[in-house]
Amino acid sequence: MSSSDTASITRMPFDDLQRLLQAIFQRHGCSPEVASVLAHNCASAQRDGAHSHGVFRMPGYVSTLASGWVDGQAQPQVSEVAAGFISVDARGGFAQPALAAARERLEDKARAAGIAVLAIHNSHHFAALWPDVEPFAEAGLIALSVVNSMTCVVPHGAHKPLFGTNPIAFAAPCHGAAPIVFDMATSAMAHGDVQIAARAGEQLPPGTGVDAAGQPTCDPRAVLDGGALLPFGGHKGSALSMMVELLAAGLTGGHFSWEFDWSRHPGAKTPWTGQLLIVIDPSKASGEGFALRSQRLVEQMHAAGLTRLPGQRRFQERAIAQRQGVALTQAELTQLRAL
Ligand code: NDP
Ligand code: PYC
Repeated sequence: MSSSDTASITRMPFDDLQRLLQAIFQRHGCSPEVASVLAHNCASAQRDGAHSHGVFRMPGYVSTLASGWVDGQAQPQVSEVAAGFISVDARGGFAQPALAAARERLEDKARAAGIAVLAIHNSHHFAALWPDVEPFAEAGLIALSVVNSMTCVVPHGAHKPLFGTNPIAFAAPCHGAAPIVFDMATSAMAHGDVQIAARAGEQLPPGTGVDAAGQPTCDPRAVLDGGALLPFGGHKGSALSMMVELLAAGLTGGHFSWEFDWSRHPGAKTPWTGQLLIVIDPSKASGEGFALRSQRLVEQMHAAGLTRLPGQRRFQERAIAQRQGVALTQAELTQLRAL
């Protein structure tokens, strides 16, 4: 949010925001079940101050639904393909309802076998990834998820975009504290944050992207208008992005980031790809207990001088929102009411 935005902040109870978003999703063609899952996801991102994937995304969801690119009524098909492997065909719908349809079975399998995999394909993911993993850690499990997006990242050493912004999210229980959660794009910046910078008229840090001619640029408009992003950390982020393509698309049967063509669906914004989740039951390991080991690690990190864990900022924003309501700018509220 820019400083002019923060001057116009209004606060809304989480449940009211969720109801408003659910009504918007239903009005634009989602079934009540899909609308409920997406509204909870989007309201949670807004509550936690995850601005690139909160209500900022609503116009994109709406234009995508209107374009016929995604099926807001899709009923995912869940198949148990092996003792520890579930496959879900999201049938051209959103990934989160596909995860919701398989979640209980995934958790049961992880607890029975110690580890289980959920492979979702034919799915659209337009959201933050941490809401997909955090609940597993709250239930005492470790979860890792990857999802690929749309071609807009130049692999390290290449000269044209191929990968998506391809986030990786991880969540683990920690004794006596909130779960340890990180969620990060493998691009130098999430595409949503580039859009936010462009809207705010801000420059990007050097090393974020290139223009249409492949030259380094700090202008977000140049990245969005025919340019591309770079992976974070050079060849290292590029290798992680490649891994995400392999796991989220190669393994699940979903599209790679370059394999779908939405040009005939003007307004379409949601990547039609795949998602992988790996869930581990740490109670199967030997020793004093994983959550205690997590606590020990965090203690040592603090002793080494660390003041902020990944996920901590979100949890702090959440605590404020729980007391005062979820922050929205007046412009965001006006836009939601219009939708
Ligand atoms: P950030 O770079 O903002 O944050 C990445 C992680 O690092 C977060 O867990 C964050 O914690 C943590 N972090 C940030 N700063 C610090 C710090 N100073 N010290 C310690 N930890 C820190 O995220 P990205 O911009 O990479 O991604 C934003 C969102 O975009 C993600 O939710 C991602 O899932 C989403 N996304 C979705 C895509 C999709 O296809 N669906 C594609 C690409 C991105 P905290 O949350 O507490 O700030
Ligand atoms: O912010 O990079 C992004 C993104 C892509 C798809 C959804 N979010």
